[in-house]
Amino acid sequence: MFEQYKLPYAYDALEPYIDSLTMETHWSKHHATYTKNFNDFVQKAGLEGSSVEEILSSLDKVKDSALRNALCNNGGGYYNHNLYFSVMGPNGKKEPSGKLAEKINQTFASFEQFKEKISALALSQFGSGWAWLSADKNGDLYLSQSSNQDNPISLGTGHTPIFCIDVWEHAYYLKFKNLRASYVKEFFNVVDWAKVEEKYENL
Ligand code: MN3
Repeated sequence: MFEQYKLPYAYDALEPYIDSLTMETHWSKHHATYTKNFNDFVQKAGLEGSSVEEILSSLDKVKDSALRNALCNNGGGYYNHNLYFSVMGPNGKKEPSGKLAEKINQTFASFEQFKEKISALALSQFGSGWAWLSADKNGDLYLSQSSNQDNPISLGTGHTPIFCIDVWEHAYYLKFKNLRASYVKEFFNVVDWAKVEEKYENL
């Protein structure tokens, strides 16, 4: 059974940047549904015992195309939201330090430029999707965007996501309406960079 990531903070803990109703709906409805459906489709595909990463990186082995799409969409929804909610938090670390900070500076020139680049990807993603910061086994960093619930694993990049921004309208519409740029800007106020560093160091 795949377990939904449990929020270690209250729905209203990210106010005033991300509102309580959005957090409650996003976690208890959207993410919970992806988790339930993913478990159902994993069972249907006989893939119990595999990790979500294993399933998403070998979808081509699932011959039934409807089942393959269902595993991609719901497995992605499950995985992507686990990462998203786990890099957020109240009173988090405002900027990375140590190895991750060094690599960000080396790759993107500065933390500010990194934020500008990933924000541009979040804004230019047409329709529902995500912006990603991923790393390979050597610790090199990559920025990307994806549609729907695709992610760098299901897209076969071989990179491990360590940070993401959800740009589905359900992530921001209740508070920001059509203003995705305002949401992305405010989102950085609730990122806990200690969590991202942890993922980078445990690649
Ligand atoms: Mn979402």
